[in-house]
Amino acid sequence: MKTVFSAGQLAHDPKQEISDGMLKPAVEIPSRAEMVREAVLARRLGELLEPDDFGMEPLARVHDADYLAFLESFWTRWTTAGRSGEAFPFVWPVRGLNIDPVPDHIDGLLGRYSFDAGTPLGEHTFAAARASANSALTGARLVAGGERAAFALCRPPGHHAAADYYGGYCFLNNAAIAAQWLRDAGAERVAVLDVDYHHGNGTQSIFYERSDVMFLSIHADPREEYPYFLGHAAETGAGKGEGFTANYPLELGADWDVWSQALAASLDRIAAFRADTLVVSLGLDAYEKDPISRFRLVHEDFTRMGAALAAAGLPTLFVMEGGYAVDALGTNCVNVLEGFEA
Ligand code: SP5
Ligand code: ZN
Repeated sequence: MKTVFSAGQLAHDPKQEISDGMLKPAVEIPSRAEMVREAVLARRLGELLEPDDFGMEPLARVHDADYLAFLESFWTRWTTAGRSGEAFPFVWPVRGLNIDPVPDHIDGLLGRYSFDAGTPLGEHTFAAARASANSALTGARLVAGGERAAFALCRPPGHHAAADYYGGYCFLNNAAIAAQWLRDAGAERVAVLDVDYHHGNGTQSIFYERSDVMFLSIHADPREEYPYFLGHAAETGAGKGEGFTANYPLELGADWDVWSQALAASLDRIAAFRADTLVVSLGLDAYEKDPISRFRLVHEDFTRMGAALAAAGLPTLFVMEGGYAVDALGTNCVNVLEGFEA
């Protein structure tokens, strides 16, 4: 299958993040994408393509205009305030506080448009996030054009980003943007299956009240793991979207035996929904040696995952999400894609 990737995605190059309540070296780093690109080439997965620029319109189908304007203007505001380097928010409009009126001050804006302090925002972040979204959109267009599958080598990732806030290393929700674009291009029912170790809170919130895009997620139980505040089994959608969200929270330590049962249940749900297109939010952080995660999938399990996904028989867009065991990332990612094609 074809892979879509732009070197522009490497421009977001964070040095530090706030993690476990402390300032630590950043883990969502450019070498993640470079390792996957090298594996795609070394294993001859298929052609490697540059994305086209789809402009702002498909981003605005998913994200609020004021949020996009914040991301666009961030660096000017940050430097005008006399700041430099990477920005971190430290105050949020939680229960009882107001998001209206939107603050003028940069620290107020950072809190208004984020949900964690673990996501460094820098000079080139928005440009890299746009390039990443363009890779997802270019992959979506390949699938809409009749390809059995395509791989969008997205980085920075997207699934934690909601309509109007960033977090979890995510700024633009690549999978949601691609799913919406596929709907607008004529797909009637799109399923987004999120296999990242962390719950895809952003994607869930974007489609929560919709019946045309089903969201399913297999992830570490939010009682014990980031993002803590979404991803419980009782969350099944609302309004017209009731029954179109499915969460499979698993205990820490879950291995393929446990994980694959949730995958089988997800694929049953996707079949009952009669999806015509599948978007896979492809996190690789369920890997046993992932430095920030606690599942126990091994290399071969990723190949099995790909084979199981292929059995759904749907045109499929893979959108890369997390995965922080950098040395194993290319192997695990291409294992899924090869398993799918075998
Ligand atoms: C896209 C994606 O995978 N985002 C994940 C964001 C997770 N950020 C919080 C990380 C907390 C790490 N805790 C590690 C405990 C072991 N040191
Ligand atoms: Zn993750």
